[in-house]
Amino acid sequence: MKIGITCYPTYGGSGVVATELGLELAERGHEIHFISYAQPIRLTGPHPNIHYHEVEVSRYPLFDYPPYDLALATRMAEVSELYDIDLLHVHYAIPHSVSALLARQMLAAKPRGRRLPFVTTLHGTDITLVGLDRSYLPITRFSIEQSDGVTAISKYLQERTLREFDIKNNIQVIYNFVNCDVYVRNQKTMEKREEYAPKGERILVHLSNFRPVKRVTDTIEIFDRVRKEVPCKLMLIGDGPDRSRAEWLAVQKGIHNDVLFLGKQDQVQEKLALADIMLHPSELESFGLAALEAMACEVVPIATRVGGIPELIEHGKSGYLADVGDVETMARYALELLSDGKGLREMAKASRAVAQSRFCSSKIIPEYEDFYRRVLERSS
Ligand code: GMT
Repeated sequence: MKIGITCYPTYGGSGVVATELGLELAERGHEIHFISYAQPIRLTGPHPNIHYHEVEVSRYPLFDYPPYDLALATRMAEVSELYDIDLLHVHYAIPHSVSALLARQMLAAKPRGRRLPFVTTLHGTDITLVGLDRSYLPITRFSIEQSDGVTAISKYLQERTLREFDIKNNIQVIYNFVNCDVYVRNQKTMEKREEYAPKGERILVHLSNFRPVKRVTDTIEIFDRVRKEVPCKLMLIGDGPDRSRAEWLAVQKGIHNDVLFLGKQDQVQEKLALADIMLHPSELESFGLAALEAMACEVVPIATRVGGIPELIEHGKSGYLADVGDVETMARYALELLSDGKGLREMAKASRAVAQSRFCSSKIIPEYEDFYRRVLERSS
């Protein structure tokens, strides 16, 4: 198939999923065309089946708000015509599904017009935050209803979208995935632990885009409590608006020498695999991709019992769940794990087993391929 993929190319989880999906599909022989305003961050190195088309937005002085969605629609239509794209797959409804809808109409209106179906994948804040802002709701609902196929990355998000948007379409759940051959703990990565924990300290890790919803300062609070009992280091991967608050809190608590802000990383699996525990104290997560990536690397997640997280982590078996903001309980779980080496290893193996049995790309990518085929059949 020839598939056009549009996503936010920055550090959001939806962009990561879209890029990894494109890479996996390309490996399986599909021709992938990324259409976005910047090259997706995980798209490193050339691949014969992957093409990238940049969307240029003109900055005319009249445009206080440059119309990206229109430039995107135009580029989607151009690329689809030029490369004979079979279907567009947009990640994050706003504004991508609106642009895809316009592109579909533009192609249909051509003299020898044809139907260009598009699939929308809902990721989370496009529904839970942005889509529920009254000013965005009607157009988000409209573009979802107009999609030729809609998927959601968890059952939680599927149900919430159907309920709050009062949408009549079928929304298929296709869970997020991880490449279990790449996200893996091995001797080579383990040898690197010394760089971060030279005295054999335990390593806790957090990975996010440091937005308020991630509650990064809770991570510092939890770490502070754990560090009082067990020698350990905290690795923070990523960057974003709450980074300086977190840095400041670590300084105030006098623990900044043990809190390692690594910033944005290309090969997150190499860092994740060094850790023992992942702290994931988000206010809301419709899935929690970072937790899945950690689990695949045998890193036990301690997360909040919100959104789609319980579909991924079974409390007490493949990680621990606590209420939002309950840093005491999350610190207690971490201490319990760290004081029982055997229990920690067993739960780490159980976490990996969940990733392997339910969320490996080898299982999930065929679900997308089937979905595309059905959309194409319906549209022909
Ligand atoms: O909030 C983010 O981290 C970014 C956001 C996005 O859409 O880019 O993430 C959402 O999509 C991820 C990938 O599907 C999910 O793993 C996250 O749980 C989800 N974030 C929220 O629901 C807050």
